[in-house]
Order: sequence, then C-alpha cells, then structure tokens
Amino acid sequence: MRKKVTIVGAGNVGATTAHWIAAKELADVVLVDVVEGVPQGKALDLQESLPVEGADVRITGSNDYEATADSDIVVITAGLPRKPGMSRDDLLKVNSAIVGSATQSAIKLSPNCILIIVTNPLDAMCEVARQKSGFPRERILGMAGVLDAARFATFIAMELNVSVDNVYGAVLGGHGDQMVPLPRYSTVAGVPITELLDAKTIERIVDRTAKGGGEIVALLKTGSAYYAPARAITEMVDAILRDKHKILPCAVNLNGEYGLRDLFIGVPCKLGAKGLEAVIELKLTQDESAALQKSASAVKELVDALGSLSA
Ligand code: TXD
Repeated sequence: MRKKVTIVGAGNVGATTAHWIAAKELADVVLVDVVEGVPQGKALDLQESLPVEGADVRITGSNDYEATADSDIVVITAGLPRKPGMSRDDLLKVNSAIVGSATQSAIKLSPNCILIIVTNPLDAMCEVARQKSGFPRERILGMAGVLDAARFATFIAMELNVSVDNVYGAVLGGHGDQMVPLPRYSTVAGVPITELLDAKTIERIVDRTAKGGGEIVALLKTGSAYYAPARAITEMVDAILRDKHKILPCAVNLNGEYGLRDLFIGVPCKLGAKGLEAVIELKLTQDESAALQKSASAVKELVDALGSLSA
C-alpha cells in the first residue's frame, strides 16, 4: 500500500511540497486548508500533471480532516507567512492557535503519524505541537535546518564557483536571525570552507544565510520563500518514508544534548521510519557553543511568551 502524507495548509509552501512529493512518487497526498475550493483545486491541478510526469499517486484536497485518516506523516504549514517588516515572532500568537488546532484535528485520525512542523516561528510552533499532541519526541520534527543549510550551501557554491553537489553546509540553532551556521563543519568535497575562504568572506556568507528568509521576503513583498522550503520538507519526508537513516538538521526537543533540555532547536538528526532515530552531538568550540546558547535563549523567550498567551 502506498504511504500517505497530509499537508495542512495548501498555500505556497504546502502546495509546492505536494508537488515535490507527487513528482517523486513518494506518497499519496492530502491537502487540507480552511479556504473553500483552494485545496481541492490545487490537488486536482497537481493530479492532472501526473499523467505527463508518469507518477501514480493520488492527491486529494479537502476542508476537513476525514480524508487524512491513517497518514504516515502530517506536515503542518498552516498559518500566516511573514510580511515585509514583520518578524517571525510577530506571528507567534496567531499561528500558535492555528498550529494547535491543526495538530489536534490531524492526530485524532492519524494517532501514529510523524508530525513535521513548518509554520513560523518554527521552534515555538514545535512546542505547541508537542503540548497539543503529547507525542514522543521521535515523532515531532521541525523543518528549518535543511532549508538554512541549503541556503548556506548555495552561497558557498556561488562564492567558490563549484557544484552544489560538492558542498555541505552545516547549521545549528533556532530558525531565526540567531541561527548558528558552522563554517568548520561546512565542506567542499570534504575540505572545510575555513581552508578555502577568508574569514571576512565567510562572515559575509554566514550573515546572508542567517538573514536568508528576510532577503526573499523583501523581494517578494507579498509573502515568504516557498520553493526551497518545500524541497527541504520533501527531503525529510523522503528520509522517513524510505527509512534512510539520513542525517539532516531538524528542530527536535532536546533531552540534555548540547547542554539543553525541553527545548526545540535545530541539531543534526538521524531520520528513519520511526522519525527521529538519534541526535548527533558535534563537538563545538566555545564561540560556537555560546552562539548556540544565545540562539536557545531566543527560542526560550518565545516559548515563555507562548505560556503567557495561553494563560
Ligand atoms: O523554514 C521554515 N520553517 C519556513 C516556514 C519556511 C518558509 C515558510 N515558513 C512558514 O510556513 C511561514 O512563515 C508560514 O508560517 C508557513 C506557511 O507559509 P506559506 O508561504 O505557505 O504561507 P501561505 O501561502 O499564506 O499559506 C498558508 C496557508 C493558507 O492557504 C491559509 O489559508 C492556510 O495556511 N491556513 C490554514 N489551513 C488549515 N487550517 C487552518 N486553521 C489554517 N489557517 C490558515
């Protein structure tokens, strides 16, 4: 039987993710959105592209959750995107209500699913999903690191004029301007970029990576990035559905790793059929560790603000 992935939120990120999952023939897809007609219309349009592609999956659109029953993975992209000048944190209040209700509705019908949270502010929305689902940490993953690492790799490849295939970009931390790109662990054909680029250039690339989301928002004006985010989500879905034991940076609830506990933050994770299989602990320098702690404090502030919202 084919696997099933539900995507809550049939907007830019959700629909583009459905496109990638279908084109790669990874699973049947159910798109859920509150806007009448939109998930149905996008699902039908995508379905009609598949004879040309030669991909046999079923794509369904719906305004309720009935068709989502027994999903293997539920991806939550529902919410409002950032507008120019708006921080990810401004989204906290409105998106926590949306993510909370989407989580509850989805897990009622798919109690064994793996949740992939995408809605911003990402790390705090993972905590909302944890509180509403009560799922073990293996089954609640946040997508941000794969995107941030891809942005980092893009800029490294452009700077050195090498194939993106040769580049590995390493990032840690929360999904925000305080994310922690790790040049020492970022490589081109196995060589750390610290041996290939001077400190000033690395600093410029690191800064552009950390502000990568904002750069796109400023250009688009009416929304935020979705092509790269959707491809990044698909990478996590692929690692899980094909039980790849693949190491990808994801937001997970830390349990003492990196000196952090009970906090979702981006770290390298091994993903397979059960979701999170292991958190990989990298050895960090004092500066890298301090940057991660700073990023963790920013996430913690948001999570604390969540507490007062629900009070
Ligand atoms: O790296 C990352 N984690 C991110 C996160 C990268 C890119 C985008 N990121 C965030 O994802 C962004 O800040 C937003 O919070 C979400 C979705 O971004 P997208 O660009 O897809 O936004 P859209 O196009 O506005 O789509 C959101 C859809 C829209 O169709 C709404 O009608 C729908 O969400 N929506 C809902 N669907 C179902 N249920 C409820 N309650 C609901 N409320 C809104």
